[in-house]
Amino acid sequence: MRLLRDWLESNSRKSGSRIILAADVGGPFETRLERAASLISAVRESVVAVKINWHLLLPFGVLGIRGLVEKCGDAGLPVIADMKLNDIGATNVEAAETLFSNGFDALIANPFVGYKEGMEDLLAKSREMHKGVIMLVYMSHAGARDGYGLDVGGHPLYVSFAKRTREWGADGAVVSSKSPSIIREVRSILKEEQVILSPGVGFQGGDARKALASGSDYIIVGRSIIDSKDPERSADVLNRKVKAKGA
Ligand code: OMP
Repeated sequence: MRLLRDWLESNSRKSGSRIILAADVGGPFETRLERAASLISAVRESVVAVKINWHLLLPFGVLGIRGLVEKCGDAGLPVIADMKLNDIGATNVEAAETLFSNGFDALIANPFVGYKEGMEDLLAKSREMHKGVIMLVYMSHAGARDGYGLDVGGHPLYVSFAKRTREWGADGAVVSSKSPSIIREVRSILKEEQVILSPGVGFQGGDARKALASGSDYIIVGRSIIDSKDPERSADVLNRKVKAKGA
Protein backbone atom coordinates (compact mmCIF):
# COMPACT_ATOMS: atom_id res chain seq x y z
CA MET A 1 0.00 0.00 0.00
CA ARG A 2 1.37 3.37 -1.04
CA LEU A 3 1.36 6.46 1.17
CA LEU A 4 -0.66 9.29 -0.35
CA ARG A 5 2.39 11.57 -0.27
CA ASP A 6 4.53 9.10 -2.25
CA TRP A 7 1.76 8.47 -4.74
CA LEU A 8 1.25 12.20 -5.40
CA GLU A 9 4.98 12.77 -5.73
CA SER A 10 5.49 9.89 -8.11
CA ASN A 11 2.61 11.15 -10.29
CA SER A 12 4.04 14.65 -10.20
CA ARG A 13 7.44 13.45 -11.35
CA LYS A 14 5.84 11.56 -14.24
CA SER A 15 3.43 14.25 -15.42
CA GLY A 16 5.21 17.42 -14.33
CA SER A 17 1.96 18.45 -12.69
CA ARG A 18 1.09 19.77 -9.24
CA ILE A 19 -2.64 19.87 -9.87
CA ILE A 20 -5.30 17.99 -7.94
CA LEU A 21 -8.42 18.15 -10.07
CA ALA A 22 -11.55 19.15 -8.14
CA ALA A 23 -14.02 17.20 -10.28
CA ASP A 24 -16.88 19.53 -9.30
CA VAL A 25 -19.12 18.83 -12.28
CA GLY A 26 -22.47 20.58 -11.89
CA GLY A 27 -25.39 21.15 -14.26
CA PRO A 28 -27.96 18.60 -15.44
CA PHE A 29 -27.89 15.43 -13.31
CA GLU A 30 -28.55 13.13 -16.29
CA THR A 31 -25.22 13.94 -17.92
CA ARG A 32 -23.10 14.74 -14.88
CA LEU A 33 -21.38 11.36 -14.58
CA GLU A 34 -20.68 11.19 -18.29
CA ARG A 35 -19.24 14.72 -18.26
CA ALA A 36 -17.13 13.92 -15.21
CA ALA A 37 -15.77 10.80 -16.96
CA SER A 38 -14.86 12.81 -20.10
CA LEU A 39 -13.20 15.47 -17.97
CA ILE A 40 -11.07 12.88 -16.17
CA SER A 41 -10.13 11.20 -19.46
CA ALA A 42 -9.09 14.56 -20.90
CA VAL A 43 -6.85 15.62 -17.99
CA ARG A 44 -5.67 12.28 -16.62
CA GLU A 45 -2.08 12.87 -17.69
CA SER A 46 -2.09 16.49 -16.58
CA VAL A 47 -3.09 16.07 -12.94
CA VAL A 48 -1.72 14.12 -9.95
CA ALA A 49 -5.01 13.23 -8.23
CA VAL A 50 -8.77 13.76 -8.33
CA LYS A 51 -10.87 15.23 -5.53
CA ILE A 52 -14.58 14.42 -5.45
CA ASN A 53 -17.06 16.67 -3.67
CA TRP A 54 -20.83 16.96 -3.14
CA HIS A 55 -21.43 17.66 -6.84
CA LEU A 56 -21.08 13.93 -7.47
CA LEU A 57 -21.27 12.37 -4.00
CA LEU A 58 -24.67 13.80 -3.16
CA PRO A 59 -26.74 12.98 -6.26
CA PHE A 60 -25.13 9.61 -7.02
CA GLY A 61 -23.69 8.39 -3.73
CA VAL A 62 -20.56 6.33 -3.28
CA LEU A 63 -22.00 3.31 -5.12
CA GLY A 64 -23.19 5.43 -8.03
CA ILE A 65 -19.74 6.88 -8.66
CA ARG A 66 -17.82 3.69 -8.08
CA GLY A 67 -17.13 3.32 -11.81
CA LEU A 68 -15.78 6.84 -12.01
CA VAL A 69 -13.57 6.31 -8.97
CA GLU A 70 -12.26 3.05 -10.50
CA LYS A 71 -11.55 4.91 -13.73
CA CYS A 72 -9.30 7.29 -11.76
CA GLY A 73 -7.60 4.33 -10.07
CA ASP A 74 -7.01 2.69 -13.47
CA ALA A 75 -5.40 5.92 -14.63
CA GLY A 76 -3.07 5.78 -11.59
CA LEU A 77 -4.74 8.74 -9.89
CA PRO A 78 -5.55 8.69 -6.17
CA VAL A 79 -9.08 9.85 -5.34
CA ILE A 80 -9.74 12.14 -2.38
CA ALA A 81 -13.24 12.40 -0.88
CA ASP A 82 -14.08 15.93 0.09
CA MET A 83 -16.86 15.79 2.72
CA LYS A 84 -14.87 17.77 5.30
CA LEU A 85 -15.85 15.14 7.85
CA ASN A 86 -16.86 16.68 11.16
CA ASP A 87 -18.73 14.26 13.39
CA ILE A 88 -18.34 11.89 16.33
CA GLY A 89 -15.85 9.07 15.86
CA ALA A 90 -18.39 6.32 15.18
CA THR A 91 -20.05 8.30 12.38
CA ASN A 92 -16.72 9.40 10.92
CA VAL A 93 -15.56 5.78 10.89
CA GLU A 94 -18.74 4.66 9.11
CA ALA A 95 -18.20 7.32 6.42
CA ALA A 96 -14.51 6.48 6.08
CA GLU A 97 -15.12 2.73 5.75
CA THR A 98 -17.78 3.33 3.10
CA LEU A 99 -15.52 5.64 1.11
CA PHE A 100 -12.38 3.54 1.46
CA SER A 101 -14.04 0.24 0.63
CA ASN A 102 -15.43 1.83 -2.54
CA GLY A 103 -12.19 2.97 -4.04
CA PHE A 104 -11.39 6.27 -2.33
CA ASP A 105 -7.78 6.67 -1.25
CA ALA A 106 -8.04 9.61 1.14
CA LEU A 107 -10.51 11.99 2.70
CA ILE A 108 -10.62 15.53 4.07
CA ALA A 109 -11.65 15.99 7.72
CA ASN A 110 -12.17 18.92 10.06
CA PRO A 111 -9.86 19.03 13.10
CA PHE A 112 -12.42 21.23 14.88
CA VAL A 113 -14.12 18.05 16.08
CA GLY A 114 -11.17 17.25 18.40
CA TYR A 115 -9.32 14.02 19.07
CA LYS A 116 -10.96 11.80 21.70
CA GLU A 117 -14.07 10.10 20.29
CA GLY A 118 -13.72 12.30 17.21
CA MET A 119 -10.65 12.24 14.98
CA GLU A 120 -8.82 9.51 16.93
CA ASP A 121 -11.17 6.80 15.66
CA LEU A 122 -11.13 8.13 12.10
CA LEU A 123 -7.33 8.30 12.02
CA ALA A 124 -7.03 4.78 13.44
CA LYS A 125 -9.46 3.38 10.83
CA SER A 126 -7.67 5.18 8.01
CA ARG A 127 -4.30 3.83 9.12
CA GLU A 128 -5.72 0.32 9.45
CA MET A 129 -7.04 0.56 5.86
CA HIS A 130 -3.80 2.23 4.63
CA LYS A 131 -5.68 5.32 3.49
CA GLY A 132 -4.98 9.06 3.81
CA VAL A 133 -6.50 11.79 5.98
CA ILE A 134 -6.05 15.47 5.18
CA MET A 135 -7.01 18.08 7.79
CA LEU A 136 -8.78 21.31 6.93
CA VAL A 137 -6.49 23.96 8.40
CA TYR A 138 -7.27 27.27 6.63
CA MET A 139 -9.98 27.73 4.02
CA SER A 140 -9.99 29.89 0.91
CA HIS A 141 -13.23 31.86 1.15
CA ALA A 142 -13.36 35.44 2.44
CA GLY A 143 -15.08 34.45 5.68
CA ALA A 144 -12.36 31.90 6.58
CA ARG A 145 -10.76 34.33 9.02
CA ASP A 146 -14.04 34.51 11.01
CA GLY A 147 -13.61 30.84 11.88
CA TYR A 148 -10.12 29.53 11.13
CA GLY A 149 -8.59 32.90 12.06
CA LEU A 150 -10.32 33.22 15.45
CA ASP A 151 -8.03 34.25 18.27
CA VAL A 152 -7.75 31.33 20.65
CA GLY A 153 -5.56 32.48 23.53
CA GLY A 154 -3.12 34.67 21.63
CA HIS A 155 -2.88 32.74 18.39
CA PRO A 156 -5.26 32.02 15.52
CA LEU A 157 -7.25 28.79 15.45
CA TYR A 158 -5.48 27.57 12.30
CA VAL A 159 -2.19 27.39 14.25
CA SER A 160 -3.87 24.95 16.66
CA PHE A 161 -5.23 23.03 13.68
CA ALA A 162 -1.77 22.84 12.10
CA LYS A 163 -0.34 21.57 15.41
CA ARG A 164 -3.11 18.98 15.63
CA THR A 165 -2.34 17.86 12.08
CA ARG A 166 1.27 17.33 13.12
CA GLU A 167 0.58 15.66 16.46
CA TRP A 168 -2.17 13.42 15.14
CA GLY A 169 0.03 12.23 12.30
CA ALA A 170 -2.39 13.08 9.48
CA ASP A 171 -1.13 12.92 5.90
CA GLY A 172 -1.39 16.63 5.37
CA ALA A 173 -3.43 19.81 5.48
CA VAL A 174 -5.63 21.97 3.27
CA VAL A 175 -4.48 25.60 3.37
CA SER A 176 -5.81 28.32 1.07
CA SER A 177 -3.63 29.30 -1.89
CA LYS A 178 -4.78 32.87 -1.27
CA SER A 179 -2.89 33.12 2.01
CA PRO A 180 0.85 32.60 1.30
CA SER A 181 1.89 33.83 4.74
CA ILE A 182 -0.42 31.30 6.41
CA ILE A 183 0.96 28.57 4.12
CA ARG A 184 4.47 29.49 5.33
CA GLU A 185 3.34 29.43 8.95
CA VAL A 186 1.61 26.07 8.59
CA ARG A 187 4.60 24.66 6.67
CA SER A 188 6.85 25.62 9.60
CA ILE A 189 4.60 23.63 11.96
CA LEU A 190 3.99 20.48 9.90
CA LYS A 191 6.45 17.64 9.49
CA GLU A 192 8.30 17.67 6.20
CA GLU A 193 6.48 14.57 5.00
CA GLN A 194 3.02 16.10 5.60
CA VAL A 195 1.69 17.63 2.40
CA ILE A 196 -0.09 20.95 2.00
CA LEU A 197 -2.90 21.02 -0.56
CA SER A 198 -4.03 24.50 -1.59
CA PRO A 199 -7.42 25.29 -3.12
CA GLY A 200 -8.61 28.67 -4.38
CA VAL A 201 -6.30 28.95 -7.39
CA GLY A 202 -7.62 30.87 -10.41
CA PHE A 203 -11.36 31.18 -10.01
CA GLN A 204 -11.16 32.30 -6.36
CA GLY A 205 -8.16 34.55 -7.06
CA GLY A 206 -5.29 32.46 -5.64
CA ASP A 207 -1.89 32.36 -7.36
CA ALA A 208 -0.47 28.84 -7.91
CA ARG A 209 3.14 29.95 -8.09
CA LYS A 210 2.96 31.98 -4.89
CA ALA A 211 1.23 29.15 -3.03
CA LEU A 212 3.82 26.59 -4.12
CA ALA A 213 6.71 28.97 -3.44
CA SER A 214 5.32 29.48 0.07
CA GLY A 215 5.36 25.79 0.90
CA SER A 216 2.28 24.20 -0.67
CA ASP A 217 2.92 20.88 -2.33
CA TYR A 218 -0.11 20.72 -4.62
CA ILE A 219 -2.88 23.02 -5.80
CA ILE A 220 -6.54 22.01 -5.92
CA VAL A 221 -8.19 23.36 -9.07
CA GLY A 222 -11.79 23.05 -10.19
CA ARG A 223 -13.59 25.64 -12.28
CA SER A 224 -10.53 27.12 -14.02
CA ILE A 225 -10.14 23.71 -15.66
CA ILE A 226 -13.70 22.36 -15.73
CA ASP A 227 -15.32 25.49 -17.16
CA SER A 228 -12.64 25.93 -19.79
CA LYS A 229 -13.39 25.03 -23.43
CA ASP A 230 -10.29 22.88 -23.43
CA PRO A 231 -9.69 21.43 -19.91
CA GLU A 232 -6.52 19.56 -20.90
CA ARG A 233 -4.96 22.69 -22.35
CA SER A 234 -5.94 24.78 -19.31
CA ALA A 235 -4.35 22.21 -17.01
CA ASP A 236 -1.21 22.12 -19.14
CA VAL A 237 -0.94 25.93 -19.21
CA LEU A 238 -1.09 25.89 -15.42
CA ASN A 239 1.44 23.05 -15.26
CA ARG A 240 3.90 25.02 -17.37
CA LYS A 241 3.76 27.84 -14.81
CA VAL A 242 4.95 25.58 -12.00
CA LYS A 243 7.59 22.92 -11.50
CA ALA A 244 6.89 19.27 -10.79
CA LYS A 245 7.43 18.00 -7.26
CA GLY A 246 11.10 17.18 -6.80
CA ALA A 247 12.14 18.83 -10.11
P1 OMP B 1 -12.50 25.99 -7.66
O1 OMP B 1 -12.69 27.24 -6.88
O2 OMP B 1 -13.54 25.79 -8.70
O3 OMP B 1 -11.11 25.83 -8.18
O4 OMP B 1 -12.75 24.75 -6.66
C1 OMP B 1 -12.08 24.61 -5.45
C2 OMP B 1 -12.38 23.27 -4.81
O5 OMP B 1 -11.67 23.19 -3.58
C3 OMP B 1 -13.85 23.03 -4.45
O6 OMP B 1 -14.08 21.63 -4.53
C4 OMP B 1 -13.95 23.49 -3.01
O7 OMP B 1 -14.99 22.82 -2.31
C5 OMP B 1 -12.58 23.07 -2.48
N1 OMP B 1 -12.06 23.87 -1.36
C6 OMP B 1 -12.02 25.25 -1.44
O8 OMP B 1 -12.34 25.86 -2.48
N2 OMP B 1 -11.58 25.96 -0.38
C7 OMP B 1 -11.18 25.39 0.78
O9 OMP B 1 -10.78 26.09 1.69
C8 OMP B 1 -11.17 23.99 0.87
C9 OMP B 1 -11.55 23.23 -0.23
C10 OMP B 1 -11.30 21.80 -0.13
O10 OMP B 1 -11.27 21.27 1.00
O11 OMP B 1 -11.00 21.15 -1.12
